[in-house]
Amino acid sequence: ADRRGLVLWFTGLSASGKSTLAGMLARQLEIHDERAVTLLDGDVVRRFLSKGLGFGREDRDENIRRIGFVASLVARHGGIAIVAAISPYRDARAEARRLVEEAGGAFVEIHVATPLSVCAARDPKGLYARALAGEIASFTGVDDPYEAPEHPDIAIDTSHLPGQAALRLLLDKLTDLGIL
Ligand code: GGZ
Repeated sequence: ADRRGLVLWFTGLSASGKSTLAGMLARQLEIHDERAVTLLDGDVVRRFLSKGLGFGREDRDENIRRIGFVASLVARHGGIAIVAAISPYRDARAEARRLVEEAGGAFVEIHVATPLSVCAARDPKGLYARALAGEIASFTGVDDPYEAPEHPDIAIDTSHLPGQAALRLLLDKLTDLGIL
């Protein structure tokens, strides 16, 4: 596997398991990879880097542009950036890939492809219920688009996988691709 900068970009619906998987992967790599690991989780990013941005297309694109830029800096310096953001728009994800690759990093798109029905049934924060009740507008998958990756480097459906099994599967896929 090569040791240059690396961006592991998790995209998927709310409650698909992105943050959980990204966090587990970050802890794993902090122990087993010599490169510094930076976790960029949508939730945290929106409290700091993207404070004040909303969920219209322009603001989502701006959010993803900022995350992509930070990830490209991490990659430029030979680190690993792990991103977990819905990142619903194909063009914005492609732009992030471009930035990272221009910085000399490898970009791995990981689609957390848990079906909407499963995400909505999980509903850990009650957001789907509120969106379906019309209390939140423009909620991804309910009344806002999610453009699924057509050719993700990795796709993983966490519906029937407990956390550890999902991490195991992901690590195997990353190893198969020669990324780790
Ligand atoms: C989607 C929303 C929305 C709307 C609030 N649509 O499951 P969560 O709660 O913790 O993660 C979601 C998070 C989405 O932020 P991202 O930065 O990942 O989105 S994007 O990549 O599109 O910029 C969800 C919560 O914010 N949330 N309102 N309308 N998710």
